[in-house]
Amino acid sequence: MSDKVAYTRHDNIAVLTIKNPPVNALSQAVRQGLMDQMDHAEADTGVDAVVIVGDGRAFIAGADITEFGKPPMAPSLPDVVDRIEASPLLVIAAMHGVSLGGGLEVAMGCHYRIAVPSARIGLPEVHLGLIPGAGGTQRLPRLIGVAAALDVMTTGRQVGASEALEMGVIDTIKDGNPLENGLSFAAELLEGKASRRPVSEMPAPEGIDWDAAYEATLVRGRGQISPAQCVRAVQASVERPFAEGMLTERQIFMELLKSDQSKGMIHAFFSERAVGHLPELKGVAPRVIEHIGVIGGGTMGAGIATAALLSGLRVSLLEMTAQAGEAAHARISGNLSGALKRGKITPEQHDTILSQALRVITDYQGLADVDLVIEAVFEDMSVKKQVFTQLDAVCKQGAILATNTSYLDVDEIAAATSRPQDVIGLHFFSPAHVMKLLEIVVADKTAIDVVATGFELGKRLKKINVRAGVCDGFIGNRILATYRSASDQMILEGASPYAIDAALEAFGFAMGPYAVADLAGLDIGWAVRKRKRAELGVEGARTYADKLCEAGHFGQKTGKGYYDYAAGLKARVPNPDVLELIAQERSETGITPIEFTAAQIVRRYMAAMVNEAAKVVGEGVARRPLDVDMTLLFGYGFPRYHGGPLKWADIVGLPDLLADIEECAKQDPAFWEPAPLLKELVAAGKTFDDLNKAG
Ligand code: 3H9
Repeated sequence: MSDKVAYTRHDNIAVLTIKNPPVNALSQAVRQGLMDQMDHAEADTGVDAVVIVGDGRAFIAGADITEFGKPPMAPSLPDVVDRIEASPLLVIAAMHGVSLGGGLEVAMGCHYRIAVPSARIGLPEVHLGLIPGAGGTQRLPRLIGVAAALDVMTTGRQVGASEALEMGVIDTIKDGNPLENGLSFAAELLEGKASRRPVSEMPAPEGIDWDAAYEATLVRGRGQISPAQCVRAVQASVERPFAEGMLTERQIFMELLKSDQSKGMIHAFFSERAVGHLPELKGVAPRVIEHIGVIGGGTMGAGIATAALLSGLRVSLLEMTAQAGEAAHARISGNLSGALKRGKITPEQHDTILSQALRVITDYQGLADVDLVIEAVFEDMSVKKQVFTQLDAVCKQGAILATNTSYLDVDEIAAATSRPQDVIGLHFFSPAHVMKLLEIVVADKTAIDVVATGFELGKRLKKINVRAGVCDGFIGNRILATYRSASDQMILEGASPYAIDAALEAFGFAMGPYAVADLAGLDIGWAVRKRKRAELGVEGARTYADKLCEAGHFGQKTGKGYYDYAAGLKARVPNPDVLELIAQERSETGITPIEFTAAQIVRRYMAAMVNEAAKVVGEGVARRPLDVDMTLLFGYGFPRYHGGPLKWADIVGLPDLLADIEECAKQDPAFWEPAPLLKELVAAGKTFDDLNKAG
């Protein structure tokens, strides 16, 4: 008998305790254990009720996601839930921690539900590209009505115990030990002669305008299909008898399980967790960090300081003048007010942070006792070197000196100090208190415990931490530079920026690259191009993008860029000057424009992204393909349901992608040189994911 579900007897009540750490996922052994122990309870003379409880930190976090994609193993979860519900005994779920997905479905198979106040419930299957598949779409609407059930399912959000009680998902809340609560609730119910209450036998709820709900959910999902499929499954709960509704749910669930979107999202789920686990850091103790210094109080520095303050660190922020210091203080204050408004901190925490944890200084000496300092000053090597020389002079021994550079050589910065082993790159994304990605850039001489500290700090700041090696732009910006160039090239060949934006937005990006450029400010790229041309001594070579900037159009901040924002930021309309400037450049360079379909645009853009990503992995700048995937997902708006560029590449097939790249290389062999790693994988018949699995 499975040891994953323990059986104990407390007078006339049997207790089934699920023991499958860390989160009691419903593996085959747990499902079998529940079946067997229900049999046991029913055969045990004198038992009148069963309490199901989770051992450890949760009731049940859902189906075992590691089993998805493998051959199904009996008993199936829907059968387990039906078995529990059909029991002649009174069955009670005693919930604590999370009851998610299949976990909530098991609880809904029970006749009554009690939870501790901190318990949370939810049906997060949409985040895996799925719908609930063990009766959730049929039972939840019967319990709480269609609108509330759809809200829970299509958002996948976690609902706290008091809201769950209000909705009617649970029957009662009680503080204390979940098992004891379950036992006393069961005793009460037995004493009151409460009868079994199978949710499947409850009347079907009122219907809604299903097609309208389906369409609205599809639009909200921005290309993701599973939330809209929840609507169809719930529709069946209203329009069909329970058993038939279950068949509809099963059919949709199984179809989605085979879909590319669920493959992408399941990859994202596991990669999000794997990305911060580096084998080399096992057993390495991080340094203690309680007080950090931040140099520079602009948007980036203030964002980093805010993130640190919100995670309970003390921050000393260095600015050059008192006036700049005041501006930095105001920025951080503004960020903290936002956190207060969103309920992330209490008014007391807000006040304590500002009065005690934050210190704005104007003298390097003030950084003498910090444990770690992050500079967020102007992106210029000589400025960075000066900063690091000064830090080297004032910071205590053992302090970590971090640069937030987004592309400069961290080895060179480290060499400006007498302690390169303590230097590391911590590349935040703006706004740093909001964006989830942190690239941890490991230089040649960075000590291993400094790397471990970078990861520990990132975890404390609730970031997705990706290890990157030193190169121009690290993982993210290096890949970005390549796919943006490929995109600009497509414009010269005949695609319009608007067609490119539309194609990529349909692919799932929240904004296409030219809408993003307008948002970030076109002057940034202009400055870089001017600097690079000056370095090469080719100042005269101006592009349509330069001419747009010369006319004073920097994007949203000037009201015009690729788009015209006269009617508001959301009502963006193409700026006709842009097409004219592009046409001019094409004719000056003798290009006859060709047509691009949306599919061709996506294919070319993605081929450039994947090829550069493969180089980044092949060169060891990223350790594993999943590191690239998480970088693009959390820092560059890559659609989660494709899993990341390299997961997407695996799904569409590497041989075809390589063929596309080789075709492009006929026109521009230097830019499109196929990544050696991609060629190797194709030759060996392997995928990027095989490399992830190899560790
Ligand atoms: C479902 O239920 C389908 C059904 O409707 C129908 C079926 C027929 N399976 O996140 P953490 C692992 S779909 C396997 O770091 P936290 C996780 O990988 C499922 N493993 O901790 C990690 O492993 P490692 C619906 C799982 O405290 C470890 O547990 N349910 C599962 O930050 C700790 O996790 C969900 O989608 C699982 N279900 O967060 C819930 N869950 O240490 C998914 C976790 O090796 N899970 N693991 O990296 C979560 O949202 C969070 O993990 C949870 C804990 C909130 C539970």
